[in-house]
Amino acid sequence: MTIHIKSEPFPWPWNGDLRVDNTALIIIDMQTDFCGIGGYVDKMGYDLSLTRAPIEPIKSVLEAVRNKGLLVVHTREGHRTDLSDLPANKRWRSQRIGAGIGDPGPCGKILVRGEPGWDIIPDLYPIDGEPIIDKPGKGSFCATDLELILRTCGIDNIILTGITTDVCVHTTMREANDRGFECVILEDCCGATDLNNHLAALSMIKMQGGVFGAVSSSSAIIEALQ
Ligand code: C5J
Repeated sequence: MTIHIKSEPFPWPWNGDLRVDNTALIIIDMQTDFCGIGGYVDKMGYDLSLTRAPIEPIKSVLEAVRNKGLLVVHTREGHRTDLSDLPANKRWRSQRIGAGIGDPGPCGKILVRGEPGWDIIPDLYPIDGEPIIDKPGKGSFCATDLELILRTCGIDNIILTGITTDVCVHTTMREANDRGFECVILEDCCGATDLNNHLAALSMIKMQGGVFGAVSSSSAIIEALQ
């Protein structure tokens, strides 16, 4: 039996081989630093409503996915407490915009592991058995064991959610696509610090017949899971 989900620019996945044991939900960087008051994105002066918009849709997908028993993987962007994995140019750029990574802020040191602002928001907190990938960069495959975990679990298909659409979600989707994973992004389950960037990032995916995969929605996935 083949199953497809309503998505653009093609019904996903390409081969209809959508099973509980070959499909994972990845929730990217739903951390206070990216969507909470006093966090990194707030300090940079961006509109938090844009990065908070996906919280409720992700919650609904997460509940449906957990009920079905699919693998759920969470990621967190952050650096070691000694900042030995923080490139000097990344730190410099963040300082330029007034939210220096590693500097103290209302939620602790910005994007530093173990600090309150770095952790995943309570609404979407992982439960036992759901791997958490701590990554120093934008892509979830760079300097992490994500690929090993996905291959070990027999995953072919990846459902992508989280923030931000144009940065960490997009980078992860590109990395996954280059590794041969079949990816779909849920448009209402992600958000960016700029609405036009969010829309452009979604549009890019649909170019060239689906150059990085497909774009779908929380309702389409939930319907298919039922
Ligand atoms: C950024 C992310 N935007 N999670 N990180 O710096 O997208």
